Amino acid sequence: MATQLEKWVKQQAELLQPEKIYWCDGSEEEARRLIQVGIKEENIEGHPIFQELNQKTFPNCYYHKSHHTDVARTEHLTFVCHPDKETAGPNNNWMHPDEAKKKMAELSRGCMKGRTMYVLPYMMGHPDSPYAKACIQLTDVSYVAVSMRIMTRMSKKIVDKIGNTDNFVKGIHSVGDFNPDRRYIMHFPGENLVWSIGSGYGGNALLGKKCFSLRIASCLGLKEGWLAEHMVVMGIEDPKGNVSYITAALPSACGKTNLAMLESALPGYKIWTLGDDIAWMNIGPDGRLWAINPEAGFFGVAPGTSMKSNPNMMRTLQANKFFPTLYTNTGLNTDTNEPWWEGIDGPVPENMLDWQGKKWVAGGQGKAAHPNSRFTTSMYNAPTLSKEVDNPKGVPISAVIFGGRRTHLMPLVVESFNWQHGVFLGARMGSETTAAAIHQVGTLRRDPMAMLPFCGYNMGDYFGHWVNIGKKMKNPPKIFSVNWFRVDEEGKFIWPGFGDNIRVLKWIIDRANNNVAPKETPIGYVPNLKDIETAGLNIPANKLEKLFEVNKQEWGNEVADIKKFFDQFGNRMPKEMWDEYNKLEKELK
Ligand code: GTP
Ligand code: SPV
Ligand code: MN
Repeated sequence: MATQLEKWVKQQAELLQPEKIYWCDGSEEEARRLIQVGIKEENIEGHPIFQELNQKTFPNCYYHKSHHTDVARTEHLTFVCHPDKETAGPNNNWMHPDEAKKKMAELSRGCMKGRTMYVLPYMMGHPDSPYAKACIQLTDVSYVAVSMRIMTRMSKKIVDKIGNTDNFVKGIHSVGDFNPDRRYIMHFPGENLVWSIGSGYGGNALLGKKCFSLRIASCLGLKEGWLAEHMVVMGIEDPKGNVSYITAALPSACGKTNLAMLESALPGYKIWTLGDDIAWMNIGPDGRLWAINPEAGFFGVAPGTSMKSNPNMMRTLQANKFFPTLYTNTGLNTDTNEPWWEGIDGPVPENMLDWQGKKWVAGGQGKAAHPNSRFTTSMYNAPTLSKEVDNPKGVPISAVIFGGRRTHLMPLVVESFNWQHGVFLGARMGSETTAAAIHQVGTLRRDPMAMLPFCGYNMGDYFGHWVNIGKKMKNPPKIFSVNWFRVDEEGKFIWPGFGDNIRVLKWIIDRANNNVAPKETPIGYVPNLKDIETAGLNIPANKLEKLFEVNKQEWGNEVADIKKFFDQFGNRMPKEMWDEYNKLEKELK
């Protein structure tokens, strides 16, 4: 007798019409085989799916070029399909589930003809964790199958775990013909289903990541009383050996991966990495907030990554303990057969192909690596990996950080007055847009909790959920906001960032443990300058002060923009957020 899972796979195969169906077991031997398959395959633009890199200097590393229109998330083609539009909210594109299903069936009929359909069984979260979820993704791309092996816990054991139940998260993925007019990423929270066609790019194609672990999981969290967030999970060890755990939300390409494994500029302090992109947080029996990282790998931005900015990521990429590491849309040094990107250490290679495979000339027009080019590598390669990473319970959180990319206005760090005010700090967050999604780069948009593209339901209800979670906790974490990106009159970053961010984390931990007193401002608490460790820091005092400046006049415009954003949510916006808004407006007068 076929299981429900087998029946579901068969049913999809009837629609997608693959030539072959292959059930993955998640083994290393299998990944090696799939790479060899990909080396012999070509995509629609004639690029091989995988290219072997220099195995002496980059052992177990492979190169992938995506379709040139398919290099970032496409938010305008991403839909959340609740039965009613209100539930999706103004923060999501919406389509009725029946209409969306019909559309996807039309686009998908026969889309896998002549191709192999890979069936990927995987877990989001450690299999022993009560918070983990069993999932199945179908895909017609070897690159996606291998990427999922790195990013999730893929194993044939998951098939046994699912048994003859319907208790699994479903993902259907095909690159179709890559036509951007026939590209959709559809979410069906009512049936734990993601259906994606026309894109092979990370967040559009690795369906366990943003699609399930944030958009669908945020809906589960609302129903079941937990939080699915776009957050780093990390431990900070002080010189006495005490480790405090924190989570931090920063929008795409705003510094999560760098923060998650920073090399401390302060002697005696050490960082332990648990996750660089997604946190699932539950209230523990002790009344604290506990976090797990549902993922098992890093899908990180390559440009800017170097021994200077993020030495621990460079070490992770060189470790190669877990097979394989992938480089997508970087430049390629044709003399050495090594990947290259803007900002990497060493001289600029003489002979290089750019991310589209064209000859690249230094000082010419475009960049060699696409600004959103990425590496995919197992977190088990990281020298900073926390020993708690596989703890099924997760880690208890002492502080939650919200951040954004703001060249003006926003101080380096602000502490909220209390939980509700902290939720407001997150809700009013803005950030200048980056290359992680297809849109104009560098314009300010509101991006509450770094979740604007990822919250799978009405954000008004989401803020209410955050307020409620706070009410249920006996020992809630303190909430902070940070901004590494403020610039001076010449447009240069004032704060050195990266390893020096430990100085801010130290203050945050000192505050979480009530070791130092803060200074009150209309927007929240900021540090007394004496409490920021500045030894070894090369910033003149007046610039340092500028980092904490709260200019009431400039804040006037900000408040007007926040109001406009909040207004969109109508009566879905919780009263608590307007209370905080009104208090801020009054304080600024
Ligand atoms: P996603 O994977 O898209 O979610 O991005 P992320 O939030 O993990 O961002 P990541 O750490 O990859 O950083 C993205 C960009 O921000 C890179 O170009 C970094 O060089 C830059 N960046 C990260 N941290 C800092 C910092 O502290 N200061 C400055 N000035 N830039 C930073
Ligand atoms: C992001 O854009 O926030 C990422 C990359 O982490 S993606 O997987 O495409 O979402
Ligand atoms: Mn991300």
